[in-house]
Amino acid sequence: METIHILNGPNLNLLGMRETNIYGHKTINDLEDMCRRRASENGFQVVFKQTNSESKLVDLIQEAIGKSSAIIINAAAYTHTSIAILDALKSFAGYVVEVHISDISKREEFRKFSFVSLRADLVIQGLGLDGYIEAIDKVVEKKVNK
Ligand code: CA2
Repeated sequence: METIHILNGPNLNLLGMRETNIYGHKTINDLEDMCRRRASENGFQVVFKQTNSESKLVDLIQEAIGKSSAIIINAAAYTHTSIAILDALKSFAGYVVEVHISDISKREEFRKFSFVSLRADLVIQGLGLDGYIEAIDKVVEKKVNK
């Protein structure tokens, strides 16, 4: 069975607890359940992780190499700062989808630039948590059309 790594960066463990006006009421556990369900309905298994650490996120990307056909990543604030995460993603040969819950193009100036976008095959933003489901669907489509 093919695997998708779904990786989440700093503070996303607080989903549903703070800033619900921006990020909604669902928790990270709800998000994990939604992703696992959609992936398994389509014959994929999921490695789902959240970390507040930049180096751990780099390690998780490296773990996907040779194991997963796709990475779906919301690097959160590291999106806008981390060349280390960009470099790690560049070492991964599979399909990369960058997801943001909010529409980062419509927020503060400092959120408008994304290092992750320099490697991502697809960027999905502003769809709330449904953006992750859309990302899984795109990974599935990609496989079907291969
Ligand atoms: O919109 C997104 O998904 C972001 O990646 C979320 C990041 C932010 O730094 C990016 O610019 C856009 C922040 C994640 C923090 O998540 C929280 C969730 C609930 C409560 C507090 C923070």
